[in-house]
Formats: sequence, C-alpha cells, structure tokens
Amino acid sequence: MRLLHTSDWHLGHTLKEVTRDHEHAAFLRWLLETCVREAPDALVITGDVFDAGTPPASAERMWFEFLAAARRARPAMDIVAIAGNHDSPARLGASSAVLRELGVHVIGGLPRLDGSIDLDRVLIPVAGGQGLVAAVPFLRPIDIPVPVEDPLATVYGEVLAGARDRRRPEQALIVLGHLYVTGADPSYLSERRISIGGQESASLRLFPDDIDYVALGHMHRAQRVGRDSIRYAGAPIALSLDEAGYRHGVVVVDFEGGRVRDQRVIDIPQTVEIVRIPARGAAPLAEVVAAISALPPRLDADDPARPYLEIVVALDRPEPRLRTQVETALDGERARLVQLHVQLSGDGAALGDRVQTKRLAELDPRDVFAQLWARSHADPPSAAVTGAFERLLAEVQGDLDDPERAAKVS
Ligand SMILES: [Mn+2]
Repeated sequence: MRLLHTSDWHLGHTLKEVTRDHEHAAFLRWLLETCVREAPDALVITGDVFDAGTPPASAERMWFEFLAAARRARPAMDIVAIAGNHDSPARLGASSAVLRELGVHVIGGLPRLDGSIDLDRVLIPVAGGQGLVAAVPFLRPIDIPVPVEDPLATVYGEVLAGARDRRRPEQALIVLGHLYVTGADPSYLSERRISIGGQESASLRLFPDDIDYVALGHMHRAQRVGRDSIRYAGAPIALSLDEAGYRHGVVVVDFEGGRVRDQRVIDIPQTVEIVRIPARGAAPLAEVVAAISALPPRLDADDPARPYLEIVVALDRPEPRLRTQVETALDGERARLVQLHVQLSGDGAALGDRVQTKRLAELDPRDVFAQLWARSHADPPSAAVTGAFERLLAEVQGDLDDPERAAKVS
C-alpha cells in the first residue's frame, strides 16, 4: 500500500494582498500528475485546505475541480481530508455526504452520534482494507462538550480504542491530526498556537507505537516529530515571507504487511520565487536600486511568475521619495514589491546625548524642534512649517483659559 501525505494548502491565501491562485493552480496540477505517476492507494490532506472559513469561490472551485480530476485520473485512490484551524468545519464538511459517495472522505467537525464519537465516520478503511485511517480534525471546544482534564488525550484515546477494535492484524493504522505536537520546532510555527482547555500543545504520548504512521498538519515547515513515522508534511508554498527558506514537499509512505517500509519526500516545484534585497540585514538605497536593476527583466508586466520582492533599506534619515525611487527602479516588471522595510540608522542617539546634559525645564521647545527636524531633513524647516510649529506651541503653552479648549484637554 502506498500513501501520499500533503497538508496546509491554504487555498485562497493572499500574500500582502497578492493572490496565490496561480501558485495553487500549479501545485494542484503537479499533485495530480504526481498521483498518476506515484500511484498512491490513498491521498491524505491534513487540514487547512482553505486559508479562511469563508474562502473565495475561486478557491472552492479549485478544491472541487481537484477532487473531480483526481477521481477521474485515479478512480481507486481513496482521499481523506480533515479540517484545520483555518477551515470552517461546517463549511468544509457541508459537501461531505456527496463527496463520500465518490470515495472522498472529508471530516469537518468531529462527528458524534448519541454523544460518542461517530467511529464509522472517522475510521476509514483505505486501499481495499490494507490500511485503516483514523481521521481526527482540528479540535475545537465545541468538539469536547463534556469538560475533561485532557481533551486531546480523551478524543484521541477514544478514536484509537475504536481503531484497535476494528483493526485487522496486517492492516496499517494511520492517524491524521491538525495540531501542534510538543517536540515540533516552535520557532517554525508561523501559525497561532492552538489551545484547547488551556493546553498549548499535545504530547507525543497521544501517538503510541502501535500507530504505523501519523500524518500531521499545522506546522508549515515539513518535519518529523519524535520518531520517523510522525510527520508534518508542511505547506506546498511559502505562506509568509518568513517561510521563504522552507523546503516544500509531499510525503510518500510505502507499507508492507501493514508496517512502514519506506518514506520519502518529493519536492514541490515552486512557480514564484521570493527575493529579499539584501539577502540579510539592510542595505543603503543605492545598493538596493543596483540590486533591483540586476534582477532579470520580464517582458510581460502581468506575468504571475514575477518574484515577490522584500526590500530592507538602511537610511540615515527618512526619505520621502523612497517608494517612488524603488518603484521606478522596478519599472513595474521585474518583480512584485510586497514588503518595503526601512531601518533608520542615523544619529538617533545624538539628540538624546545632547539633551541629557540639560534639565528638562531648561530646554527650549524651539531648540528641541530644530534638532529633531535636523535629524530627519537635510534642509531647514520652511516658513510654513515654522509658522505651524509656533501656532502649536502657542496653543499648548497658553490659551488654556479658553473654556472650550480646557474642556477638550480634560
Ligand atoms: Mn496552516
């Protein structure tokens, strides 16, 4: 039996208001080809199918078109998907009755029947019975109606007990979850922490050794946790600029006699690059402009494959025409500017050093203003600015006996 594990698609995602539809479409085409080439018996998707609870129609369309194409290309391949914390359990699960008829199992909220977990829904035999998938979605307080000390252990315990009852000797047991497991590297957690009943993360004890493979979602960086067979597949594309250095892939797991025989990661080709100028730290504007000019030009300004560009400029003082200068250098076609950071490195300390030697009461507001202005501007303030400052100064120093103004100040 062969299993393909993928996660955290976040369909409908935008990076600083730029839609990712082009990248998601490319990923889903690649995934379909990969399913044909690798011929897995089961495809599991471990949550965050969508980026938001109410995804745009274009994202839902991609989801359903992928499922339809996968059924057509690989009619015998079982598909199991669970909701993540970004998905609306109700919305993701709304189509589950129809999809189940097509061999696609979507678990939105934790299904219950007469108070107990509906094991017929969450325990799904795959590959003609060679595998048993226990599909536990991201758990919300509503999924645990009766207060218990350790909600995650209670739910996983109940599901696993049911799975052990039903499991046949040579049947692989595969558990799906969308949660933060202790031992996963928290510095890679760009997701907000999941907290149920005060718990920040789940212990590895949730997954005893009799589980053959644990397919996890939530962490966007692909990684193993604890043992080789507990894995986050990771996201197929970078979902924030911080994730630019991640390796994106899907996990292929081969089973023999119900046990894992081999695991490998297949890299997902990236269609849009994230470029940072400079590669680390900050650079002066002239260097930034030179680096932009060195980017390969694109003939088509609307080319969706133009790289995302993050720029960090080091400035001595604020530069009002910064964005214009950067955009002129970009010429609208080399890359898409998604983030422009400024690091002010001027003589910020100098003013503090100077005023430190005087007592506050001795300071003349006009001197302080003049020094502050000089910190940020090459030329002295214009008559209009000086006039405005004088009016402001007069307003705060006097005129407090004006009843209307006094009322506002209090
Ligand atoms: Mn996610």
